Amino acid sequence: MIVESNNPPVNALGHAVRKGLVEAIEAAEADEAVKAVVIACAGQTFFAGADVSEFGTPKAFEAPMLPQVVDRIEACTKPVVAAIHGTALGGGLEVALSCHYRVAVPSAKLGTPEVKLGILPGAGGTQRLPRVAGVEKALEMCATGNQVSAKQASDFGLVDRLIEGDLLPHAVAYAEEVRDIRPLPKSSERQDRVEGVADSVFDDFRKANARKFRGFDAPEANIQAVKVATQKPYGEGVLEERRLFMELMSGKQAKAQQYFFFAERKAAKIDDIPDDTRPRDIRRVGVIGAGTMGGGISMNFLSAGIPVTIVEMSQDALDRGTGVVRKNYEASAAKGRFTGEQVQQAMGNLNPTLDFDALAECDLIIEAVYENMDVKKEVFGRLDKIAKQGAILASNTSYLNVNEIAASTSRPQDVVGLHFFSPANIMKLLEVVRGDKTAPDVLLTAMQLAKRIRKVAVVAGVCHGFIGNRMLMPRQVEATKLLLEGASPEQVDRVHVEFGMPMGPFQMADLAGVDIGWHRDPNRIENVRDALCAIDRWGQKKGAGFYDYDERRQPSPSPKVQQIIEDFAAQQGVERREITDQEIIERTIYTMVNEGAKILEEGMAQRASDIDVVWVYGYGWPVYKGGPMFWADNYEKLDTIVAGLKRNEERMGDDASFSQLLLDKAEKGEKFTR
Ligand code: T1G
Repeated sequence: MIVESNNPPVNALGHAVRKGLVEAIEAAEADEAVKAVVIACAGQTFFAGADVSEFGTPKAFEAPMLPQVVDRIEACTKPVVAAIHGTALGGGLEVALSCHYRVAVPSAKLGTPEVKLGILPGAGGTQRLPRVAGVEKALEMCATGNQVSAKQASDFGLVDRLIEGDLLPHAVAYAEEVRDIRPLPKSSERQDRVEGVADSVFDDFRKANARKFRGFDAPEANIQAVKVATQKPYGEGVLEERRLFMELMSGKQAKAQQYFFFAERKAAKIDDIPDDTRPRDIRRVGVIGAGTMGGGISMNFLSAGIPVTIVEMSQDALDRGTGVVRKNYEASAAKGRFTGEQVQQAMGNLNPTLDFDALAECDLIIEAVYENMDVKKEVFGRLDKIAKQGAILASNTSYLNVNEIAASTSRPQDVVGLHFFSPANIMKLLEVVRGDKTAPDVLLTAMQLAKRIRKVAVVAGVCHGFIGNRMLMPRQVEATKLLLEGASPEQVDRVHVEFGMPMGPFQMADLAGVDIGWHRDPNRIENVRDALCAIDRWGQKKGAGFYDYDERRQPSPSPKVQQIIEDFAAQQGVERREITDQEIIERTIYTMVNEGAKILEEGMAQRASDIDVVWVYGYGWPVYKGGPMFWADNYEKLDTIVAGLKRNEERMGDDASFSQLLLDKAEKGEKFTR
């Protein structure tokens, strides 16, 4: 008997699907003619987990809940085979684990991504997976949420057979093969792979992932749940799993991470373009500039199988740029991210040339030249003359006015900003900057192309710094003022790292380059940054910036920088004082929230959750705090933010210009995010 779920788009295990599964198993058991059962899914994928949209609603608690479903499947007196294609994730993998056998097509992926939602597999997954796949694999899958391929799953016993060809008929044939085998293999009863596991396995895993798990609650709970599987029989282990699941589910981090799951997907939607808008066909991409950004940008398209024509002005620059691209690919291949063949194919799709007119054959042309408006206008003027009709002309500018750039062409409707974040081939965020005249189909093309090159795209309006950098700037201004007023770079950075950021403002400046945006005149010293740049303290690349660096680039506080700060404060008559950590949060992170509110009220972002997506993917904001706007709503509360900003108003001067939207929402007790 074939039991097939058909619940697009991903066969999420909502109440109806759960009920259907139990009814089907009971019917199969009652029917003498049925000797075995195959559970399969129609559409793009096997069950992709519980229905996350049911979380927090009564539907999630409507019987049968998933633990009952999986136990009912495993208790079936006839063999049940899971036929897996697409992605068997979360509850989907738990359903498969409760089946007596699992077969899959080679392209299938399996995983327990619950940890990314701030929870853990709550339907026996932390108890069955180690019993089937072994403790080390179960730890890796449950605590990191990383998927495994069907081949890998087959290698470590999670999949019983890989199916070449049509899945369903082969799954039925497999069911025929096993129909009379008894006793039925029940994963909950297997003990061989969970006995005699040393504590060091868990401690070593914790140590190896400490940096990645820092600040998160769910990874540790997943580790504890998997460890219980080695200490207690299944029946008791699931009780502990349930306890840990409920504890996580009721916490702020799970709410933040589940909010973010939908926020990320919502960002891909453009609210105000006609439904019948269709994307343009992008077959070849042109990139102008083979520097760090141009090379990284090119790799995104090459890795997605899209040919790239890359243009430079000198052979030397072109050779250097393409050499860096090849080196990056080879380094990734050495880490197993690409095969040698994929590297060859990508490099074979790269067409380096000095001939600017070669861009005429491209459907999308991205300039990644020097961040100067005159240079950009000159390039777009030339593009306007040679690019084919309908080609999309994109600027990788990180803050310049896209409308002004578009005005240097006769086709402003074809111009858009594509702001990649460095390193462009690694960072997932892409700000798609919508000019006043950018055509809807150009915008739609950019958003869909972003998904194709595995970026998370967010639409931004034309303003200085768009969304991310616009919020970064006031943070930087306040952070620098705090130095003069008495804080040290290491105190400000520590507060941000303890908050959950990967690094603080000054560590970030040293990494990116203190000299970015510097006027280059060593005699013109108007602030601490100028003073550092004037003496070659440009950051890590110079071995010194706000911090001193040893040969392994390990930072240490710099007495020289402290002296420069104190001299500057004295020069400006700033009386230094003790600065509390709380004030640093208020002067920097509250200020970011205020700027985010201004971005919203000016229509420079479609929605508050888009701002959160920018900050998580562009700057490493801790996803367990949702993003600046979610955090303001749910961790700090808006009236607290307003009070904090008011408390510091006189110190912040004109930077404290309050967003009216923030004031209104705080006043009314409303939130930015849902
Ligand atoms: N529940 C509800 N909706 C879901 C969903 C889910 N599990 N997964 C995807 N969607 C929606 C998504 O919001 C989008 O909707 C559409 O499907 C396409 O998704 C008890 C408690 C499966 C790899 O975490 O990883 O099981 O925007 O754009 O790129 O232990 O979706 O079109 O309206 O992502 O092809 C665990 C999450 C749940 C899997 C497909 N499962 N999903 O990627 O499409 S918790 C997950 C994914 C759980 C149990 C626990 C991906 C995908 P819309 P998409 P895609």
